[in-house]
Amino acid sequence: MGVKVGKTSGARRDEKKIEKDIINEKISSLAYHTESAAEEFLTTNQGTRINDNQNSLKAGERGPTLLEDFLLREKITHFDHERIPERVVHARGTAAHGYFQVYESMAKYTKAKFLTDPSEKTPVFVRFSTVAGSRGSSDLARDARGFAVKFYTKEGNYDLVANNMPVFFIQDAIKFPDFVHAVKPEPHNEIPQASSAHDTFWDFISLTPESMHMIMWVMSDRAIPRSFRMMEGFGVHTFRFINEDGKSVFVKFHWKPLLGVHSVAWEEAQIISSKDPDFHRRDLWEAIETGAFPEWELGVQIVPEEDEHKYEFDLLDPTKIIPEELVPVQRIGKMTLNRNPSNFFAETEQVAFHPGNVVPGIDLTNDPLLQGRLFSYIDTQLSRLGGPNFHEIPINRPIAPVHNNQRDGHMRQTINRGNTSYQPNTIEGGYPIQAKAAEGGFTSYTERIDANKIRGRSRSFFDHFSQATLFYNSQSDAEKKHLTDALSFELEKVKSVEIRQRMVGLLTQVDETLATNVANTLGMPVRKQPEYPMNHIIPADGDPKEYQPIKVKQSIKKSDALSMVNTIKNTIKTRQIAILAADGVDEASISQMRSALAAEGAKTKIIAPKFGYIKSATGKEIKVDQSFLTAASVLFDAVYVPGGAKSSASLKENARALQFVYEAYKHGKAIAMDDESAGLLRVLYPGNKMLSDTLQETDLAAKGIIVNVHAKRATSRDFIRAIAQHRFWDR
Ligand code: HDD
Repeated sequence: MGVKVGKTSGARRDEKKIEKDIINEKISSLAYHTESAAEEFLTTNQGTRINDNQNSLKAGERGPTLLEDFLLREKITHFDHERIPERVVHARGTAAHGYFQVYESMAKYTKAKFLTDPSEKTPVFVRFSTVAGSRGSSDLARDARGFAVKFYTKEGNYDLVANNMPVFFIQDAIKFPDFVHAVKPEPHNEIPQASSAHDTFWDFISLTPESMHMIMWVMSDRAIPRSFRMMEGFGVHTFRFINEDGKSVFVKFHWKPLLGVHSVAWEEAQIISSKDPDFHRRDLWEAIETGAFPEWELGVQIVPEEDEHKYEFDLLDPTKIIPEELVPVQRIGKMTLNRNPSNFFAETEQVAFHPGNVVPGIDLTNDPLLQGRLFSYIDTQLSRLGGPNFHEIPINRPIAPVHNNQRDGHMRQTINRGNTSYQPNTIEGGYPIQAKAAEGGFTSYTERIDANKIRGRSRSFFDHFSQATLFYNSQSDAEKKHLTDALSFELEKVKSVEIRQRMVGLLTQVDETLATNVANTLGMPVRKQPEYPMNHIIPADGDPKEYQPIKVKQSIKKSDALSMVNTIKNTIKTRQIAILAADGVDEASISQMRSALAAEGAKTKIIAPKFGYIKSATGKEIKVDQSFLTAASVLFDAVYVPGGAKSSASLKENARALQFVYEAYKHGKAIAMDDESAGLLRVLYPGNKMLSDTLQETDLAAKGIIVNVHAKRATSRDFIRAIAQHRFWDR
């Protein structure tokens, strides 16, 4: 087809663009300059049409390339500068657009308009990330996950720059560069990538007792989520809400996923990292592309100003949670992600978050970690995005109008009109003018501070272990085991015996059994005292007594909200189910099971010994989605092996099929098998006691193994129920 040119097609394109802009009304106000190459000539950056993009300009067919070749030079120069520095932390990320809507007005607590008008849909852009790894690292690293939300409110951008864990490693931002240097690959050999399992990290941690609560979280399965769509988010710090009357309450922010909070097994995470390092990125992308829009409810824990000192922890300490049993989480609205970015670099890479981007009605507190963050984020964007005008990059632009006297700088896009760029002025009639609070002007909360200027920390920050113990005690047996295994794994990778010893010592402060179990796997003795040398963690002239950790009596011993066992388990929406089949499979079983699963919103794929098509027992062709060559059990949530004598017999002979089923078994996944295929499990590892013990049990369904399915309703219902359980960790 020839290329259409001329005014008519250009005008039509413009019309189309305007139409699209109207459809995306709010989003379009971000004023994207989009570029689509459809039906266009290739040009230089100056708009000159290119005739030959295949050959550089030479002195003769076999001669040297000429410096004059502006086409070649422009193209290569631009290419040479295509990369910008990756984020110093949270470099590996993926993002999506969506909207947020509050359920009921929160005007009692906050005047933030997007939280007071239930009819208002506020556009959001959300970037999920790992922390330690580089841009190209695996999604499944054991790590905290970033959960940064930019709300494009009518009163300006509000950024809730959160993580999937409610606490942090350190209490004061001055330690952040040290912490990050310790967890990043070691400086002499840049090893290991995206992993905390090495000496420098555990050296730092073993000398930083305040990190012990966060260590419980990152060693738990929360650090290896099944999906970004299945993890919680936490604002970590205590913030403030301010209402129209200027009254303030403290607030902690939570994101609660409607699909529940689910994780994978550690071994699974490691295999996924090789089979599909883009596992989380792909999962989010595909869910949105197929219309299964991920949703989270925004939760708030509200503490009245007068209760600031009521609890056994300090509200300003970012290593502490407010247990939900003490202050319940109120769910106040919902966020839906419904559009994938059009261009990764323009949006996901160039988005710039900043915890200091707040709107009237939301304010900051004196949490010393938050205070340091307020400097860091703008500062880092200056070098990452090349100058002070990064707020003009389309993804960062507010939908609220921007008027001020800031001018010029690298890559300035705005063409400011008028002859004044200062305030006060009379020449422009004084504009732009300041806004009164009643006109939406931001006013900082008036907080009385009567203090000495000191470098120091409040003693109320010194209970480093009680909430670590609370977290550990709140876990199920399986979760405790995973946590113990994770600690053992990480510490075994530490070469220094002293560091391991110090860590075991610190763990005794959290839980004796935990410390003993870890020490046993490491083959080392347990010494009861924490062995961090105090001189590393106090100022040069500090008094060690003042820095000794304390233990405050806790009002609760266990919190159900901290265990993933108590999460939502009533849906199999978007779960990936593998159907293993070969020639001779019973086609009716497949189609009945497929439709039962599809009716519940799950996705199925046929996995067969070879790609292309297989033939059913009745000779019908069935399309194969993946062969065993590229598929792996770790990429699925459950497995179904339909009947058909020939198919079952050939799968029993197929090592990859057997490995597939065994891994699904080992990772606690629901497995359904028709009669003829049930033998597959028995062929597996005859010497495996765990497996044979399980198979001898009468109630296999209780362990997530559904045999004799025949795809009849009742049994597919059992399979569906088992998939919704997510995992049978105690199989
Ligand atoms: Fe941070 C990025 C979350 C402490 C300094 N941080 C960054 C991102 C998230 C968080 C989600 C990625 C944003 C994106 O997707 O672009 N950070 C947190 C949380 C913290 C925290 C929940 C503790 C409660 N961070 C923290 C401290 C400092 C920083 C204490 C420095 C003093 N964080 C940064 C940064 C980053 C960043 C260097 C790197 C890239 C960026 O900001 O834009 O400024």
